[in-house]
Amino acid sequence: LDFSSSPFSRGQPRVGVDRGPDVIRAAGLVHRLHEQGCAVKDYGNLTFEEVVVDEPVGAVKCVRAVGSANQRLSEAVQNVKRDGHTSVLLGGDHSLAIGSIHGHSAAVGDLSVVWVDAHADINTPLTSPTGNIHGQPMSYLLHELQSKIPVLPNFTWIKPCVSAKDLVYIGLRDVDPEEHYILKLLGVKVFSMSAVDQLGVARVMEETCDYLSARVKKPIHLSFDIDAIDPSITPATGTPVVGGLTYREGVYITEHLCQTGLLSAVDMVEVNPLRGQTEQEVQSTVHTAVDLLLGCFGRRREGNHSSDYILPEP
Ligand code: NNH
Ligand code: MN
Ligand code: MN
Ligand code: MN
Repeated sequence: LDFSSSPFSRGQPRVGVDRGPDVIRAAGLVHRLHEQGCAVKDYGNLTFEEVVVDEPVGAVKCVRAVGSANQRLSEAVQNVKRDGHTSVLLGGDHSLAIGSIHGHSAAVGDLSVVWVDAHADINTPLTSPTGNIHGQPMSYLLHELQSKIPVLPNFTWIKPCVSAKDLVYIGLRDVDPEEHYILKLLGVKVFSMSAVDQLGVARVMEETCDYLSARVKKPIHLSFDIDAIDPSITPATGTPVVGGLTYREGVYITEHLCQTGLLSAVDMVEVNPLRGQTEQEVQSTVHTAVDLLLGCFGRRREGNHSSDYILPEP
């Protein structure tokens, strides 16, 4: 698997989320993936051209910077996928899902998207209550919302590439009214925290995979916002929301998606080391992000061993 990491924060107003990739690396992610038998290539942090003048367009903030960073990211992800690797994006804020999913789809065609988040991130530029693009990425990517998206500077390269029927949300608990309307209008499959409470995570994952593979089995793009996990475990993030997934539910989601053999790209976003009150809060958040990624790439809690292991003889 190949990493593109994007120390990018302009999709939201809080400083520090651009340091997410470095703290996740410092926690030994690449080494631990090697240990579990993954061939890993780390491309290091992508660099983005500085956008000096970036006045809001309507209510939407930092449009030009977000547009050009995602164009660069999309190309990086396309290269990784065309080389036949699994793409891992370390963010950065969730606006980066635009380039990550766009690039993934440009290289492999139709995708299934599993979006694990407290939030739906499906505001259009015209419904957004905050103007922050990290609350909007899915609106640019869905075919069904194309006619609702105004022309924005540095966004003209984006081609909608995901169908509403190929999208599943898990973990939602802070959805804006306009977003709720959109989810119902498009008939998007949603497993909110209420559904996780009702069904349990095992059935949520079974139903997610049944739903996504009902027609054809498409490559899966997992977009994991660390704020999906309960802030008692992952407090170092910009918009924590109480009542989230447990550590175990989060890891179960990744183990289950790994077992499908269809996981083709993963985003791990919104880890913000400057939002932790203590070093322990930061470490807990970062270690959870690492464990979720290890789960995506083969780590099992029952234990693992390599297929060529030979038991030593006395
Ligand atoms: N729904 C809000 C918005 O559109 C908040 C989004 N914040 C997130 N999303 N952290 O994951 O601005
Ligand atoms: Mn390579
Ligand atoms: Mn979120
Ligand atoms: Mn998000």
